[in-house]
Amino acid sequence: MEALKIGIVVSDAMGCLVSPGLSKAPVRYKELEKAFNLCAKSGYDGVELFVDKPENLDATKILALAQSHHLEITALGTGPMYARRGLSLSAEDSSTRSKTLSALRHCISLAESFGSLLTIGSIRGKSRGGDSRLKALKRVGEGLGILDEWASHQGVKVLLEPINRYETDLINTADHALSMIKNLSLTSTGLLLDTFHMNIEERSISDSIRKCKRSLLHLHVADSNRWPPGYGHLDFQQIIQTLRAVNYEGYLSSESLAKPDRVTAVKMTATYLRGLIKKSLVQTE
Ligand code: LER
Ligand code: MN
Repeated sequence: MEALKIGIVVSDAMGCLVSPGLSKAPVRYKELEKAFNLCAKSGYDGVELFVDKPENLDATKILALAQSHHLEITALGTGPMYARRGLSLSAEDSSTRSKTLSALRHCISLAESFGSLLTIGSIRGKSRGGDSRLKALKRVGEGLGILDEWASHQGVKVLLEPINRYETDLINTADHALSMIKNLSLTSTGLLLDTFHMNIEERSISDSIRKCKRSLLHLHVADSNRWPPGYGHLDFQQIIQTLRAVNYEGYLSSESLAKPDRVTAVKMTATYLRGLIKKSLVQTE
């Protein structure tokens, strides 16, 4: 059996690990190159790019840069489009929703060029609570339906990520995300689970992974405190065993805080995950 692949989020947003300044215009390709270099040297197989202005990015240049470092571009993260530009699938005003969809359409084209996945995490936004929640959920569902259709024409897979209740009131659990995918009959949308959110919302991380195995296309890893894996109290050995048991073929993509500092986090995450993956291979031989 193949070893599980490891990746890391490359972003200057959200305090994530490496800082290429992807969102800045002009894009700081020199910094991106440095980030890719650090990821490649640390032993990652792929990078997940967080973007807030997909329109600014030169796909050919970024792909060439990744390939020259033997890195796959695993996924495009869209959270910064919400955090920095206020784009949201659940926005009450229709002009924000159409801006959001048009930015996500750019992301689908980028994802097609990169051969990557497209994440829908915090860009779904949040509601004002009470009655507004169901209406907001309906708007998210409509957006997901449109994206799913666009993505299917371009051969791209969209990822719906359950996010814990302290960050949004829309789609907190794996069960809810699975039922959205089923009820909306989405065919090009799968699941992105994130160990940090799962630790808060799921009864058992391993049981949820087993339950979602057919739809699970990508995994964000961070420890219980959002520090890199190994710095909190999650049992990553067990998580890896479960992923192997369900024949998971996607990435473990680290989306952690830059703690104790950026470079240590990048290096330690790779060393720690590789060690656990190796151990799991020995245990099942
Ligand atoms: C935020 O907590 C997160 O997990 C991101 O992947 C969502 O965009
Ligand atoms: Mn995540």
